[in-house]
Amino acid sequence: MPTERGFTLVELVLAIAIVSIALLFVVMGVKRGGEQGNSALWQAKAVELANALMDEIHSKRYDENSALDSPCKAFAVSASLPDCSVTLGRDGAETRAVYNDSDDIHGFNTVDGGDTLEDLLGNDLESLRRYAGYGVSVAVGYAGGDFGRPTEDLKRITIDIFPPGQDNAVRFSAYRGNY
Ligand SMILES: [Ca+2]
Repeated sequence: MPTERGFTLVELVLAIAIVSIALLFVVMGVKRGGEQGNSALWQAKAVELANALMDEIHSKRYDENSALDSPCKAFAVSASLPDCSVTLGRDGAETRAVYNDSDDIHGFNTVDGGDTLEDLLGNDLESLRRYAGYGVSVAVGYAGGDFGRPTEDLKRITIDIFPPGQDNAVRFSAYRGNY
């Protein structure tokens, strides 16, 4: 007649310990996956914001003095074109809704510059919650020398996106040619 044998206390404790350790690894894996998912989300939003601003900037004429379909005259370049402006940033009382050249947005700063995070239509992006807590800073400077061109022939656009909860900004840069 077969004898029935139960688990000893030691066996039970060992089994519980093994299951607990296994569960701990499962929880750690889920947590790590969640953190990576969160990271992908703010990175995607940072790219969206930077792309939108880059598109906005590239849709403007190069310089305050140039026409929509022609360049301005950079120093050291002889041509019957209007001189390039040497002033970066908004001209006069221009507001973002009427920015007309690629450097008007120079100095735009929602972090500590008093600007608000809006789209081109003036909608407050932070109030939509999709970009709540995000900050943006934009700098535009002459950079023709980077490619051996007259200084005013190129502008370097630098956009810093500050995702909420992150220590460092995500930086995006691009050049805009004099055309
Ligand atoms: Ca302007």
